Amino acid sequence: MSSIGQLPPTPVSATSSNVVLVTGGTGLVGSAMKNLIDTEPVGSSFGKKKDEEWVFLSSSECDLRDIQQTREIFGKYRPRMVIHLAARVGGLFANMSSQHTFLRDNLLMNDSVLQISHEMKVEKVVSCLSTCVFPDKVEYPLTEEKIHLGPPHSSNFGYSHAKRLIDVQNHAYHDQFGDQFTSVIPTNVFGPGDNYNLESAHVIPGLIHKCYLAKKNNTPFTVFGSGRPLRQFIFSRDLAKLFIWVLREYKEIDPVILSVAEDDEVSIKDVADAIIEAMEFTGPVEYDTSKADGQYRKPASNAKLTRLMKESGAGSFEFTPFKIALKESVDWFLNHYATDAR
Ligand code: NAP
Ligand code: GFB
Repeated sequence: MSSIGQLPPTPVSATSSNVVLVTGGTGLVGSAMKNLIDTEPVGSSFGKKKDEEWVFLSSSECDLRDIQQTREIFGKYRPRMVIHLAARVGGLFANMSSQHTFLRDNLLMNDSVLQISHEMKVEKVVSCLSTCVFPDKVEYPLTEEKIHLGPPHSSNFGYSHAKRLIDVQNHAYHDQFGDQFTSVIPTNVFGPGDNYNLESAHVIPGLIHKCYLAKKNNTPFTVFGSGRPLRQFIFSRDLAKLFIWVLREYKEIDPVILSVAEDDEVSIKDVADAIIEAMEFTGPVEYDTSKADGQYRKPASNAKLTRLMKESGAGSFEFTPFKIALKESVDWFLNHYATDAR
């Protein structure tokens, strides 16, 4: 009997013995992954395998901060592999206002998922860091071996330390037990089905929502900060495809950055201008420089990903051009969210 009590009997509810469990399956990245699995041909590069059953979890099914609930939901599905996306996630301003909440919620979720994956002998777990967790003062470009070489940017130190610890946990589980627990480091993500809450959103969904309201109410479109910071953005569907490649082909415990190329940066002003164009907004645009800019830039290199994909025979990955991806994201917002957006 383990030191933490008997495991509950396994209810026979998972129909397949080959379950891929996706935590955070209802979020921006999870929903893009579900769309991919639902639409790509079975057995194709980015599709599910013939005998696989993919389960996409939401917090309503299990609060992963609670290890007993986590044990029960894992006992229900008995996953062979896990993609761990669930997290407390937010933009710059949400992180600045709730450092401890971001730290503790993510620490609790990550511990639950990794410990129960270990207990239930999950064959592979792919968890998620973020390029914003890199040290604020480090030589560019950001590469995987630099992740722990100094403190993160002060604007999101809570989230960053929780996320960096995943890499430490992965190495500890592998070192002591041989568990195949690894992680990826996505850059800023955007796409359909994002979080558009004006307080907690990331910049792209936040600006899409604000531009919609400015057009609807005939008021100025306000962009926070100077507009000068630079970001690399990855379209959620592209990220979902790269996650599937990592699940199938990536063998290391160390993380791998999933991002567009390091010189593929756009400024916040470029983003605002692209949203104005996509939404055909013609009103006044204001920059509220009383609001923080956050990190000026965080240029991550995708050289390791590019090299390994070529070695695996996957060739070079074609990222969706930013403006095309942004237009699709704006259209999704207008067709789905705007109907009841306040
Ligand atoms: P998101 O849209 O906010 O979705 C978060 C997901 O986690 C949702 O499915 C949510 O479930 C679930 N969740 C939150 N708290 C939970 C809890 N206590 N128990 C169980 N599930 C919980 O986030 P996302 O943008 O898809 O992010 C997915 C992953 O990518 C995260 O690990 C994030 O750190 C990472 N990432 C994101 C970005 C980005 O720019 N978005 C960049 C780099 C890395 P409900 O829907 O039921 O609330
Ligand atoms: O996506 P974002 O909120 O987070 O982008 P980070 C913040 C940048 O966009 C800052 C500007 O330069 C803001 O001044 N910005 C302009 C806005 N208008 C807005 C707006 O209406 N909303 C928001 N949110 N920003 C996050 C980390 O950093 O990156 C998270 O804090 C996460 O932990 C995420 O990792 C990927 O890119 O600055």
